[in-house]
Amino acid sequence: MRTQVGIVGAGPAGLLLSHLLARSGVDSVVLEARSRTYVERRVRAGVLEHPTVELLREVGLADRLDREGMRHEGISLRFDGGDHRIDFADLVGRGITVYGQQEVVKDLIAARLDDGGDIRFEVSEVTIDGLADSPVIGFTGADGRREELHCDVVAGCDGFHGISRGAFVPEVFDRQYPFAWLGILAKAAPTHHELVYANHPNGFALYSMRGPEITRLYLQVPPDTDAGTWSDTQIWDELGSRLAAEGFTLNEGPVIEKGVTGMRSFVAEPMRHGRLFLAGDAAHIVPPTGAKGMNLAIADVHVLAEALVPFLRHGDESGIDAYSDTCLRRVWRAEHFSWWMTSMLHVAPDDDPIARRLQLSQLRYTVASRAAATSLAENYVGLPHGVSP
Ligand code: FAS
Ligand code: PHB
Repeated sequence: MRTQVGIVGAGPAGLLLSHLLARSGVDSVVLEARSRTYVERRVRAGVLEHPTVELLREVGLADRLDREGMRHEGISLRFDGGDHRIDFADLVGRGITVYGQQEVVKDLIAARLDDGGDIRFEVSEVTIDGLADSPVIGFTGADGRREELHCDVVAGCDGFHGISRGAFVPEVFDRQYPFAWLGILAKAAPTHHELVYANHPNGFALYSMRGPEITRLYLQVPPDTDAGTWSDTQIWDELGSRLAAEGFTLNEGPVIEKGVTGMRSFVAEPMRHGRLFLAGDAAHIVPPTGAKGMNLAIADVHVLAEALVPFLRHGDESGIDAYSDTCLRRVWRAEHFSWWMTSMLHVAPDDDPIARRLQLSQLRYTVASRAAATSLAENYVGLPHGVSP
């Protein structure tokens, strides 16, 4: 087999990269370990930044998003028993869209297959060699046959647990947090029109949604929590305590998905090794408090597609030489913002009294100062692609 770009991983990064390259006439093959059904059902992120929506719209992938996505013009921070809205529209003139990652993945897969894209699901035993100048990806297809994919470049879009980051030895920066998120999807109509981030003495809670009938909720729990040890009743009771506020009611309903997500800040530098380019979770992980994970993956492949096309067409190496540094500026901005939101909103397990007072001071200042609220707003809705602060 031969293609121009071999893409390992059919998550948001790999699928969008394949679509962007195809729009410029560049061939790719996407290799995915899981089944199509599995990747289309995997519940993960929920918030699309403004630049993400703009890009998906620009490249013809936003029809269903524009019909079914929920446009939000602010979020609330809940602490000290009170509610404090951060008004994105007033502060920065832009908002976010709530639209599940699995919906983005479904739209991307449908677009690629409709366009004749080559996505191989359920592959195994993926290997990457020849990264200096003539990459070869080895894999066993779903039919059990061993294949070799010869390509000009390889995009490692296989997530945090993939194999591409292991094809070389990057410098890694890793910070694990002393807590995790217990997340549920519930068949319960949302009772509030925007996201609520709550800092409660018992711990953090997040109120989100996936549509007019589905609520998405998270609780801060210890890092080694087994989701099975929390009954639905216990989850609803704790959510009710942590999200309590005047005039706020929480609709309960059947829990249709339950899971624990660890919290870490992780970056691998550089994001390129010869003809291998890492993108998305393969290169970096953020704590989900800032809703940045999927959006960073999309920003990476936007840069990568714009770098690969001139290289593959004319041998222009300027874009691919700048790829890692360009992405890492945005990555570290998102890492800092996600760490800042996480530190401000989660209760430290050591219950350090000074940390608690510093945290409450940060929260009070953020909601009282227009300058501080504007900083949160511009980071949360997403800095424009190509802007490296
Ligand atoms: P992905 O992990 O999405 O995709 C990588 C793909 O590569 C997967 O389909 C995998 O099956 C495949 N793969 C792995 N190894 C392979 C191999 N050897 N060969 C072939 N294929 C291989 N972000 C948020 O913003 N908000 C959230 O609430 C949030 N919740 C999350 C919950 C969980 C449990 C996890 C794991 C992540 C969450 N994230 C969240 C982050 C998430 O949204 C990621 O940032 C996003 O999926 C990144 O997309 P990709 O880089 O494409 O990686
Ligand atoms: C979600 O809806 O899944 C979600 C929203 C905001 C976050 C994280 C997750 O910060």
